[in-house]
Order: sequence, then structure tokens, then C-alpha cells
Amino acid sequence: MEYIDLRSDTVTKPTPEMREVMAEAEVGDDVFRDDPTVNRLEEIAAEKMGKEASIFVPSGTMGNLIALLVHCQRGDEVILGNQSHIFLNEAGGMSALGGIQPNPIQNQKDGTLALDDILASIRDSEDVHQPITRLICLENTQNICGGVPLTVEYTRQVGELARKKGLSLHIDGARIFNAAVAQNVPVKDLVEPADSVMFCLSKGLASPIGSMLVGTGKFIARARHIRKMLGGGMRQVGVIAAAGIVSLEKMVDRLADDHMRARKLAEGLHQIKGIDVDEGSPHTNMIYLNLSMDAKVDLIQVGKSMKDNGILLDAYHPRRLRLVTHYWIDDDAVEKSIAAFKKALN
Ligand code: TLP
Repeated sequence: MEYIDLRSDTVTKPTPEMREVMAEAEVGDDVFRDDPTVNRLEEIAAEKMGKEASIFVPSGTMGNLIALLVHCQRGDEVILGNQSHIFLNEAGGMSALGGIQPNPIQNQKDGTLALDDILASIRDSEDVHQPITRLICLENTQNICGGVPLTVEYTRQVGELARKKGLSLHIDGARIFNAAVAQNVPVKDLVEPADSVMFCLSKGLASPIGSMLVGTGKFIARARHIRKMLGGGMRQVGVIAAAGIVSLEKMVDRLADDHMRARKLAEGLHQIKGIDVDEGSPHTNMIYLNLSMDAKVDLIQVGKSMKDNGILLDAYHPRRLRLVTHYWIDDDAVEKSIAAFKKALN
């Protein structure tokens, strides 16, 4: 049975065009830099982001970890959001593998870190008692705050603050193209203030695997070394890089369709008693909602009923839910989902 899968945009299977180019891809040993398809993908990614160089990595988690390991030494500290994926959902990699200490500060509702909070969290480098603050991390779009995009202006402000204080700025841009498309701004402008950016091919851009890390040539040379250290040096990986090229060349503009369908889905859900869609949601391709206290069922029950109707939800929390639209969610899937929610809540 083909499910309508609203759990995440990570569930996207390759498009028919991707399957074709994957079968035909020219490949070589990428650890020797011999894979022409990977080399091409890395060139395109760097160019699109307006940075000198890029490296293909197996996952967003590894891309973020490599960035942190390049920026920081053992004992250094990173300022990041307390709702950030790096802090909450990357298995503590920075501490376990890099001896790096997170200094989480509150994410505001709009996904930002307040500039005053960042300033107040920077350690006194003259004081031998304190760790050395090295890096600030932003997340765009900010997933847990609602898939909310950070603006060019805000990112510039954080970049300026970082430069003034001698810190680096890394952006976890797993969904940076969603942020660019939703705000109708060039992605280059969104990442211009950052020293490094990780973005995913394997989410809304529908590749089966892979993320890119971009930065200066020197930064990426060091990243290449660390990727190997982590076991992320891949061989004839042009077979998946080929899908990544389709992601970057053909799949970016259509993210607007995912955003439009998320809005349609949210409008439908607004009409259903017992569902409280978050104010302002969706900002991009994610809808966040709560089941109201007077709903007769909890989300675990709703999840079961939806699954019986062919729809998958990430229903692990009794009242709070995230729904994500992507390439494989078409208008019909939106209609069916709304109808199934109605049924599940009655
Ligand atoms: N996010 C996944 C889950 O891990 C939560 C999802 O379904 O949203 N940064 C951000 C902002 C992410 O949302 C994710 C994945 C990653 C990094 C990690 O990417 P992968 O899964 O490729 O390691």
C-alpha cells in the first residue's frame, strides 16, 4: 500500500528523473576526488550558495558535526538555540566526539536567538575559568519553532555581531531553500554572513541521501579530512550525487507548491473541531498543531485511525503534532488527509 506520508520531508523517495540519472551517472572513487558527478555537484552547491567550496556528506547530522569540529577545539563553546536540531537531535555529537560544549539559549517564537541573549552568553576570554566561545549556530528554517524562516536582515545582524566579537557563524540550513523560496529572496543573501552552511538534499529537494557543507576553500579542505575521520569518505557516490544535481537544478522552485499545499491542509484542519493549528502556521512546509483538551481522542488514537486510512503521522506526542508537505504530497493527498482527520476526530 502507498501511504500518504506526512511524517517528514525526509521520507521523499527519488523522483522518476532522479532514478534515470542515477542509473546513468558517471562515477569514480570520490576519496581520490575521481568522481566527476560528485565534483560537479560540489561546484554547483558552492556556486548556488556564493561560497568558495563545498563537500558532499552523507547526512545533515554529519555536515553539522564536521562544521563544528572544524570551527572549534576541545573545550570551546558554541552558542545555539535550545530548540535547535544540533542541540536536541544530533545525539550530542559535538560533546561526544569533539569535546565541544553547547551553550543553549532560548529560541524566540520566530526561531531567532535574541541578539542581547547572544551577547550575554559570550564568555570572557580573559578569564581562565571560562570556556572559550568560538561559534554561533543558527537554524534556517527553524524546525521546532514551526518551520519558520529567518530573514536576511536578522542573519546579517547576527553575522555582524559574530564578526565584532571574533566568533564564527554556522547555519544549519537543512531547509534553507524553503526559507529562500518562502521569502522570495536569493539563497545567497540568506547565507552571506555565515562562515559555513549545511543544507540537505534529502528533505524537500527529494534526493534519497545527502547533504552539502559549504564554506571557504580552506574550511572545506579541513572538512574533507574530518569527513574521512568520521568514516564519511564515500567511493563511487556519483550514483547519489546525480540525484543531488537534479535537486539543485530542478527541485528548488517547486518548494513553493509544498508551501501552498501546507496552507491548504492547514485551512482544512482549521475547520475541524478539536484541532488547534498554531497561529501563523504554516510558514513553509510544516504545520504544527495541538489537539485541544476537549478533543475526545488523543493523537496516538488519531495516528492509528489515520494509518488505517492510508496516512502516516509522526504521532508520538499525545497532543502535539507536526505535518510536513513535500514532493509526494499532491492536491489529492491534501484532500484525503483533511477528510481522514475529520473522520478520526469524530
Ligand atoms: N530533521 C528530521 C528529524 O531528525 C527531526 C526531521 O524530520 O525534521 N537540521 C535540521 C534542522 C533537521 O531538521 C534535520 C533532520 C537535520 C539537521 C539532520 O539531517 P539528517 O537527518 O540528514 O541527519
